[in-house]
Amino acid sequence: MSTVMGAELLVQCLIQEKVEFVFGIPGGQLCPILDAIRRLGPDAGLQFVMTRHEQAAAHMADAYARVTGRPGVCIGTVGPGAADLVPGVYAAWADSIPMIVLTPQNQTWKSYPERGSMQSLDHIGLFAPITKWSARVTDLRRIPELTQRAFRQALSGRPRPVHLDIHVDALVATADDSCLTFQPAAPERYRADRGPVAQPDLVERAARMLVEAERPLIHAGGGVLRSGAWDEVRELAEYISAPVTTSTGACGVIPEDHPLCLIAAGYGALGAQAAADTVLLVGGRMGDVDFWGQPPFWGEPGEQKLIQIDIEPENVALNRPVNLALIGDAKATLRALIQALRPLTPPIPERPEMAEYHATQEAWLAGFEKQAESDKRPIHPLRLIRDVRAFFPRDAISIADGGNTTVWAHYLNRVYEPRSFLWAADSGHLGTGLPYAIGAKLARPERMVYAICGDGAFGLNIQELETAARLKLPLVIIVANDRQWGMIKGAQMAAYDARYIGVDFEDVRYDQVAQAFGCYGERVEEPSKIGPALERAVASGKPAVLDVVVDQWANLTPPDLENLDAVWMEGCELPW
Ligand SMILES: Cc1ncc(C[n+]2csc(CCOP(=O)(O)OP(=O)(O)O)c2C)c(N)n1
Ligand SMILES: [Mg+2]
Repeated sequence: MSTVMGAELLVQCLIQEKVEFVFGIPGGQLCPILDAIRRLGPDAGLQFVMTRHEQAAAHMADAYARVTGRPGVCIGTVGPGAADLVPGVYAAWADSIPMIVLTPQNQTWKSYPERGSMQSLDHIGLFAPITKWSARVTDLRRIPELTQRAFRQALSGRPRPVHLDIHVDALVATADDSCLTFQPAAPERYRADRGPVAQPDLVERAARMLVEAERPLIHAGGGVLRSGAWDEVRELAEYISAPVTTSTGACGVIPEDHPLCLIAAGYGALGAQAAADTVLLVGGRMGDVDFWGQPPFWGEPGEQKLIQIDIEPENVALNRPVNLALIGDAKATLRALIQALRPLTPPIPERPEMAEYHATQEAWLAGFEKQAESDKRPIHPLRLIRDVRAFFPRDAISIADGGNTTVWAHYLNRVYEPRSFLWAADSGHLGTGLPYAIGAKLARPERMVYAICGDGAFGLNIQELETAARLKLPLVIIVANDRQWGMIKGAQMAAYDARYIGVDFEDVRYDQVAQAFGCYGERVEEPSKIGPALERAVASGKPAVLDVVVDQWANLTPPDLENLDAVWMEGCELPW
């Protein structure tokens, strides 16, 4: 029998889950938790990562989860700290990222409803639309039970952020551990580590449909990354020689230079998606960046068959009717599908239309590569992206954050490994670049990490340069400095007759800002100097910012953006 405090129970539970980092900013009410981390953390590999804004703390936890597949943990103090977490939790929510959001709450006697205490806030209500599950913890005895439940919720079914609001009286209370029904325990005592497999007869039917198809295609959404199902996607695709496309947020499921891969939303991919007679959609919803799963970017629903695998029944046929729905974990269900399919057919040789799709893709890419050759000053955004990608190794982790800068990055920043490209795809949330880079570097210190950021986006969490410098994290931030909110200014140019409002910045020296924060900084104005500047940035061993002056006119209108515009701005008026 020994005496244990509420905050210690919480930290012991985190340790059982092998949590490595809790990201956040201190506050009076969360000191008991920080103190418990200080005492129990070092021997267990758990540390508190102090950030300079709670939004960035949530983004770091998000990045950690995107890269490792394990939930990220962030914390914000009562009232303002919790409120500041919201944007980061939202971006994770939108992309189905598992996250544990912790907030301390004022004493039970003065909360829910509050009665005049400073910083009081209904955290449960605050996080309701952006968490899958949220609980108030009023009694120390429920801390292990509800923490375990939080992890179970975050990781089962469709992963998403969950939230625990723990009253400070429960955190500082003590009890004999023998009085506890639930003790901190290994995860296998309270949650399954694998998801369910779809019904065997449905798997069998799906296998037959794929074997009978003349032009099958596999389309992978973010669920494939969450479930860790990339080997299965590749094995299945190679066995039946099906092209693989991904949603723009799921790049890296299959190496982008794999013979069966067609780059997301590229013309080769769109051609293949329209021509396929049977589509296997895995872990995706066909939302707007997948052009709603509708013609002309996909086949006619009456003619093109759709098999959908998803862990979440609610996602089935969300945007397009299905011919067969399989509910199950992507990895487990694809594995079963491969097993069901092998006896039905020997490996299917390469399909002739693949060469056509590749030719279309090559022609599409050639246009970008040509522009990327530009030696002009100011630097063309594609020249920047090309030189950055060429500099870093294949397995580097890259991050895209910004408006048009992100669009250019999509064209030439090739991704070769799963979970190595981070982008707040479904929220389009600006400001993730630097915090994602920090979270990713902490999670994978052995990998090189770089973020390509619009200048506007970079400014949103610029204060985290101090965090990166303090933690001595060698990562490289490339700022495409066009002195404007380029994507919005481009929209004003096209749709509002160039009546610009609220889109121009002063010329900021982000390199000097970086130096002031203790980082390496360099301004780059010559195309030929991008590579050497990257060399110096990495050689500095510090977090580095390259402030690259790019052509602000070129950055207003990346080609092909009109396709996305048609879907985003006019989608509601289109025939479907
Ligand atoms: C947090 C947030 N606020 C506003 C927007 C709307 N928005 C989308 S793109 C964009 C411009 C981004 O500018 P910058 O990061 O400089 O990239 P650029 O387009 O100039 O390459 C804005 C403001 C957003 N997506 N996220
Ligand atoms: Mg900009």
